[in-house]
Amino acid sequence: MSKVFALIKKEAHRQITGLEMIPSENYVSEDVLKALGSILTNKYSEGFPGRRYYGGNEVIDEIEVYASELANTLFGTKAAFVQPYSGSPANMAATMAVCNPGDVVMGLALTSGGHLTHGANLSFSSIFYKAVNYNVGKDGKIDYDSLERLAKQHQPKLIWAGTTAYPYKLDYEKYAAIADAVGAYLIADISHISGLIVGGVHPTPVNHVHIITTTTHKTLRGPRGAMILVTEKGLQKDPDLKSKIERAIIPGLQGGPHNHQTAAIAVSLEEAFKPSFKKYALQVVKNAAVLAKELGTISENHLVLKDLSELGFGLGYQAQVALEYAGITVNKNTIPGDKASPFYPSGIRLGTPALTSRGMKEADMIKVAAWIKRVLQEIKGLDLPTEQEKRKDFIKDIKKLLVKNKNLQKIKAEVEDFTKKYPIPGLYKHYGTKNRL
Ligand code: DSN
Repeated sequence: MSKVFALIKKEAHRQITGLEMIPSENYVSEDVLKALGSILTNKYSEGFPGRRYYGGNEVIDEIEVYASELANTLFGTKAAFVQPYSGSPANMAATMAVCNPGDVVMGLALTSGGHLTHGANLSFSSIFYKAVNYNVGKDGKIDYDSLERLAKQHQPKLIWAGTTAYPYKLDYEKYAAIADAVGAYLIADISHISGLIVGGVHPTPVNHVHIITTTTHKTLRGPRGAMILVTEKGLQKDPDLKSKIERAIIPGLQGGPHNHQTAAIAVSLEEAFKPSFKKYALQVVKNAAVLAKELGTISENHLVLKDLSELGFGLGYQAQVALEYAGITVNKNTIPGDKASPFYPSGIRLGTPALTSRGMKEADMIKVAAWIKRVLQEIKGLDLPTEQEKRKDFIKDIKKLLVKNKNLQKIKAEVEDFTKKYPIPGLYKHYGTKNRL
């Protein structure tokens, strides 16, 4: 057996026996896995349906057209591009379609829960464009008044309405009023919440924005990939928008599309039409609300941002490591106004999409929160040193210290036992066994 398959089996074991709580991750269905692992990966097909550079694309054309039609019907859009390899290339293509290098783009700051591609330092979005960031206010919610002031001052060509670590609903009407007043393109990056929008538990941006981008592998529960969608409002603002986006994707940024990925996206979109997907999306939100309440905070979507400052200074990394040793995967995250460090921040980001795909409900979230709270007791006193020069050694020692912690090992055993009741969609069947790997 190839070493690779042995490692995949090892990873499957990790996924089965732990609690996956990174809010941007999920478990895909058996059918999505099948399409993703299909012979469609063998084919080159640069270009778009009916206009390819290579022959032999009759079937690939049908698959891509079908995927685009499903996306348009599901999101109520007028054009759908399913070729972007993932979220960042999709956002780069969308930016290239509507901006020239040097134009002003505005996006939510990374430290306020925005995304790298929305104008963060070191990203293409601030290297090739003039990036202006807006922020959340003291209440942790987007400060639309300050966004409006900044937009009037900087006259952006593009405003991003999108988040990666934001537990509240977005107000697309407010965004649209601001973008329209300054004549900017408005793009909703709904990567985190696309499944919630389809499920009717988050407002849709479709009538307020010109373009929508989304990854397909988060709450939408498809394969890794992304889509760029053009709205009716987008075509009214710019009748050439479709061809501008096409040109940005290829030849602007990409070569041959990943046809196996396109097919798997289509399968996941088919699944998102089912009534069971609406139930899933509702449960994701209900679970996050309970989890947040148990952890002493609030969530209006799928995601919980937990500030650990009440336990000590700069504890995000320590919490991530301790939770990992207890079988619970989350990520360290900055919190609004973080006083620690972007590398060793004061919070953690966690979410319910993957656990909900395993069938967990509100009562389970209470149990999960109890484990998390027990784990967090174990990092009390492990504050990040305030002196910069002491941080490197401190961080190196954290893993050594926590890996020996008996309480974390005990919680891991309890978590592992708990997970036995909740199979992972796709995994058991895909590996040809009903037994645990
Ligand atoms: N990496 C994604 C997330 O975790 O939110 C964003 O690109």
